[in-house]
Amino acid sequence: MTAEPGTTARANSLIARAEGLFPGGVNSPVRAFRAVARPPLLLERGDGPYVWDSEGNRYIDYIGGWGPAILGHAEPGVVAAVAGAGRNGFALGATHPLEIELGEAIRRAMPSLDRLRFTSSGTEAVMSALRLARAATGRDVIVKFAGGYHGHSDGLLVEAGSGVATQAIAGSAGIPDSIAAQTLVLPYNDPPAVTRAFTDHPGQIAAVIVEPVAANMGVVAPAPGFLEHLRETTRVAGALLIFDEVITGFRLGLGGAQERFGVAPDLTTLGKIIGGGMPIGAYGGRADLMNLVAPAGPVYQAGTLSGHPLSMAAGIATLAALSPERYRGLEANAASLAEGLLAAASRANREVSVSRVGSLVTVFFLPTPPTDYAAAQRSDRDAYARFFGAMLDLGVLLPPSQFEAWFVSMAHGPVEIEATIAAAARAFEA
Ligand code: KE4
Repeated sequence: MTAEPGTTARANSLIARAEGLFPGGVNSPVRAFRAVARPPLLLERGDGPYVWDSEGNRYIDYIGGWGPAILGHAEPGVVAAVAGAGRNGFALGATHPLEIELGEAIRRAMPSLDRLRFTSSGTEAVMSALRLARAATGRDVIVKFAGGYHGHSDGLLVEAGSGVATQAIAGSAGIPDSIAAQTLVLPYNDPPAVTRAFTDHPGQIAAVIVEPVAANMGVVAPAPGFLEHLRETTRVAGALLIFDEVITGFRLGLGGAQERFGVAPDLTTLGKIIGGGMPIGAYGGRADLMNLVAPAGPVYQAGTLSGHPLSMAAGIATLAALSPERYRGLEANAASLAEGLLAAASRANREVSVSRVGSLVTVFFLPTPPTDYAAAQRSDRDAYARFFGAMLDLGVLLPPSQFEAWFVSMAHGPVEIEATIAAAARAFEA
């Protein structure tokens, strides 16, 4: 990519100023590009499947705002909806009709959310759902899975303890051991480990939270029967099943993973797509559970900007543009991409595997797609970093980490898919 003259100096000064302002120069760690050993990009424009950096270089984009941009960037209908809402003011401080419109649109698509509450981020949605689960069951212990990411609330920034189904240990500085000890971390796709956790902790587990399709260890599909096992085991034990659909919600279809896999959780957390790229989160589920949330019940949760009218407007416009036929086209393109990447790698005798669920794709530098985090961690991260750099230089922006999903959008057409495969063929050769 050749930057326009003088723009590199501007980019370098912007990065220097950011580094003198924000920890690591970023407002979210993954944006520092440390996992791929490249200086961070500054992106300042997106349009459809493309983004432009501060030097004016254009890239075919597979970060997609980390999932929200399923329609592509700056989709005109979404932009107009936000602009229109903005002319009526921003946060007015009382319920806005747009909140009702988006809430009903979500419930129509995901009927298990009989009641829901909007927040301003996925992290807040997950924090709230866990507080609700603990209140509803009177129990303290939460089960999560290694490699699952559910936002940065204390109880979920933990790693597996010494043995399976033993108390977790803090995964970040600043998390008290007493908090980490309330979480169990199990291997994904391991039904016996789930059974053992409940056997070892009778009457103590409030909820199991799971990414129904894992996307934060790279894309890892649920093994057949895994989600059903979680559903049955939690039901029998009187614990709640929480699907964290912040990524999969409206990504895998209008009904998300719970529709695709036919398993209905007690609570669901959402984010990303439902806000069309504006700040948002949501949690919802059975009315008898959600009616425990203030002011209807004793579980307090609040937010100044919850249900923000501009986020609502963006979400309404985004969901209105999603249709079964557009999902079919999206999945067809994602399938072509996955097949093309695999073919390019094998032609170059590179040992990679491609994991895909719907429009979520990950190229693993492993001979076979991983089924859990321990396997994913065996991927050759240096090879991924070199691949990332080669693709970037060829005008394709991948997620700057082996453990993220590529997000294909409905704006990625055959031209972009073929260009990506051609770039990968050269990158695998390099
Ligand atoms: P936010 O608080 O970032 O809105 O959502 C947290 C969250 C919850 N659940 C799942 C399954 C998620 O993937 C996320 C956030 N996803 C990451 C990308 N894998 C956000 C990117 C970032 O942290 O900058």
